[in-house]
Amino acid sequence: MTRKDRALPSGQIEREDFPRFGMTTYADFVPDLKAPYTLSIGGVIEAVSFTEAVLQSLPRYELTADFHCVTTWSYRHLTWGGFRFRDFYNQQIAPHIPDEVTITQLVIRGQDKYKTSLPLADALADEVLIADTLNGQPLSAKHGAPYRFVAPAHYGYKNVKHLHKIDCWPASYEYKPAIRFMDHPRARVAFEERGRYFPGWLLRYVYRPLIGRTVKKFQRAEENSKQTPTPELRAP
Ligand SMILES: Nc1nc2c(c(=O)[nH]1)N[C@H]1C(S)=C(S)[C@@H](COP(=O)(O)O)O[C@H]1N2
Ligand SMILES: [Mo]
Repeated sequence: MTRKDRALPSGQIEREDFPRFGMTTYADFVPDLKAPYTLSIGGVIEAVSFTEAVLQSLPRYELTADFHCVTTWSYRHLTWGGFRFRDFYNQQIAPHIPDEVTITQLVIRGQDKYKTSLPLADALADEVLIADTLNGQPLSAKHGAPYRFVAPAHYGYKNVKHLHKIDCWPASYEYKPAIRFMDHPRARVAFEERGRYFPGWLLRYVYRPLIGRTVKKFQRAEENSKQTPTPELRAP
């Protein structure tokens, strides 16, 4: 049986390409890949920043999975490489959690100010990575360089590009998403948890018409960013 024979999850339609995509508010963001990378943690625990060397000291893993955007497009068979979030959590975050505190939720933030939340239990799953490669190549800016939070059982919007900071919170913390109905706390693809308040099947029809123009907007932003000379390249 080839991968094409496997049915896609409910409501998903296969795309032939893997477009740059997301909240159009962030379409113009370009990561600074020359700056030294740091991954910060915070929330209810003390703020700490980790260098890239800390991440790179963790055991490496690869996984192959399909990618499912909540707007109903899927791109099949991506191979991500990087580090298990669980290893990072157990080795680097856990020592900063006071004994009397129980962390149950994370707020995951991108360098572009994008953010979303995820229950800690979901983030500790085997297949959740802090990825720095895609299909054997260094992760591109287009798909989330320098590091991306990858959680394949969850819709694309839980897979934060340009990973910047992870806030750790107890159950008493109430996360406030930017647009509430669009951000399901778990967003599991297998259960079609596309958003809050409305059933997943209904949101298919809300989101589908937005795919074309979102892809175009992200494409245009990427083209424009390439045409803009960086200051050091400009003639004096
Ligand atoms: N930092 C950041 N991460 C993000 C987004 C974003 O706008 N900014 N959009 C999310 C959404 S809705 C999707 S579908 C995927 C798109 O990933 P891609 O550009 O690699 O296809 O990124 C997710 N992660
Ligand atoms: Mo998405």
